[in-house]
Amino acid sequence: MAETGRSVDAVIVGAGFAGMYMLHRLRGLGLSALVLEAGGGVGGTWYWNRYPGARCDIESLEYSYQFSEELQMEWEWTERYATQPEILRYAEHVADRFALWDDISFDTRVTAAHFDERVGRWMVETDRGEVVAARYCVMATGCLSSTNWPDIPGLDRFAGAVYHTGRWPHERVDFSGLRVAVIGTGSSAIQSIPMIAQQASQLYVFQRTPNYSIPAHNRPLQAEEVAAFREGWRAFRQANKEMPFGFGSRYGRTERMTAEASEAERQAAYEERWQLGGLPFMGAFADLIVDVEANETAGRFVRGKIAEIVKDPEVASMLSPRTVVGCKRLCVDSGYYDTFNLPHVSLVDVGVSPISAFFEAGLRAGGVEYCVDAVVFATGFDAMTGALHNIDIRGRGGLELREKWAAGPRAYLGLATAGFPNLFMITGPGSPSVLSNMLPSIEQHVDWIADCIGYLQDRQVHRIEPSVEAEDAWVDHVNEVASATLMHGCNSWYLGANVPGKPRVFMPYIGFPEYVAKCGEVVAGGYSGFVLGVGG
Ligand code: NA7
Repeated sequence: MAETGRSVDAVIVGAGFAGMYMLHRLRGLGLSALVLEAGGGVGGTWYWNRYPGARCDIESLEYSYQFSEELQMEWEWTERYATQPEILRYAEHVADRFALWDDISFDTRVTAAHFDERVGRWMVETDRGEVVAARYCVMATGCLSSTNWPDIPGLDRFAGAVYHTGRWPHERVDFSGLRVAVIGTGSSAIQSIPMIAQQASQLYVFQRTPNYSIPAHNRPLQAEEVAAFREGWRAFRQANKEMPFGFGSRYGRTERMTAEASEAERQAAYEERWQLGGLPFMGAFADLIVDVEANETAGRFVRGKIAEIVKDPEVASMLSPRTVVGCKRLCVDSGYYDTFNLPHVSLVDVGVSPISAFFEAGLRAGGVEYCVDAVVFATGFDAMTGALHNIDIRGRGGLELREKWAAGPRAYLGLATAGFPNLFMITGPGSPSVLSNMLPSIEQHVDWIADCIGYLQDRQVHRIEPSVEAEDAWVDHVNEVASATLMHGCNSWYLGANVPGKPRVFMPYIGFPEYVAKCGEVVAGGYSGFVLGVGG
């Protein structure tokens, strides 16, 4: 490693919502903290994902911080589902309001973080050649930040423009009059395809696996609902904390099983949720994600909707998933299925005959050549572990994180991992993270980490890391909970199945309230499952 430069109490990697709040909390403890951020601004996922149509699939009144009442009262969301530019403005507003900018180094990518046992410090190296020493290192690197680029031969020969939804340029991209290929049909594709179709002269959508999508029914927020939110925000947020995924309390929680309803009642329940829009669709019955027959009733309903919307029955059939609803993350769209009724939009099935190669004028699949001017990779992310593995992280005895996690991530509560003292992860593998409303999950993790650091500082304890036993038990528990659901049975990114060669391990923890309770018990037990040490 290069020569040590600055020394701080804590280095935070990433200036998304996690890193920003972590900085605020650590400052509040009187500690010095430095945020190292690869991008040129704050916002994390909302800084990078600028593709047309990018929106959050959690409603704006729920997708925001709640640590500051003033912040909640002064910020005004304009739509039911906020757009990427609006969320980015919010992130910038937070950075202004809490004067965060000065302690963030932008355009600075962390390349390595090594724990130096002699001095009990993390040595964090950047691509600017600087090494920052810190007692604590907090990875706020995001769950969906390392982009997944499929290895398709010949891309370097392709003469047209190449984009990835997760690394969209800052300049406006104009597809007017162009022939465009979109690869993938996950959330990012489903949001961007209707927008790209408005401009492109010809749009080819290359679909490997169809996804279920529920209409967003996005709309401007009414002054009365914003006022009602402000009036009752404490109760609203508290009710969300008791929801299985940490959001959606306003739509209630049913205990009713699909078998308890007649066919007509089931249809009515699904129709009501379809009209409501978005992720709360999964709340129509209590057993949708645990019982395959129950789930199939929801699948049939959505397939029926696709058949109603899409005029060409063959295209409708191609767009219709036969898998479990919610096994892959449910998508939320504005006009996605309708887009396939446009004469210049073609769906290409690459499930059986994959895209074999690019050539100068386009790409080839199933023996057919598609000539295009631009290609959009909407191919997702190396989720949850990708960003961590992009950094050379080494703990005690030079233990490499990549090596320790070669068979899949192992972390206690998704917060820390044995062998890596004073290294914390915000929304790491084994925590609710992507299976919850990210903002409250981030806040819960940041608060837990800040309280933990405060505890160590007050007692002059120098090191904390999980015991191997506690970590093993937690990893088993995460898998046991997931195994009791239908979420194990498809090639989702929750399992790492979208990245060739990635170990197939279910990464997020299912159950926000149970998780928060467990974190509280650990603290009440004097950080049970952790090993605390003095010296160094
Ligand atoms: P996703 O949900 O991982 O979607 C990626 C899509 O790209 C998905 O349809 C993949 O098909 C497809 N894909 C990946 N590689 C290929 C190749 N080689 N050929 C064809 N198609 C391919 O990523 P998103 O960015 O849409 O969304 C990520 C999350 O962000 C989302 O869940 C929200 O939480 C926000 P597959 O299904 O793997 O067959």
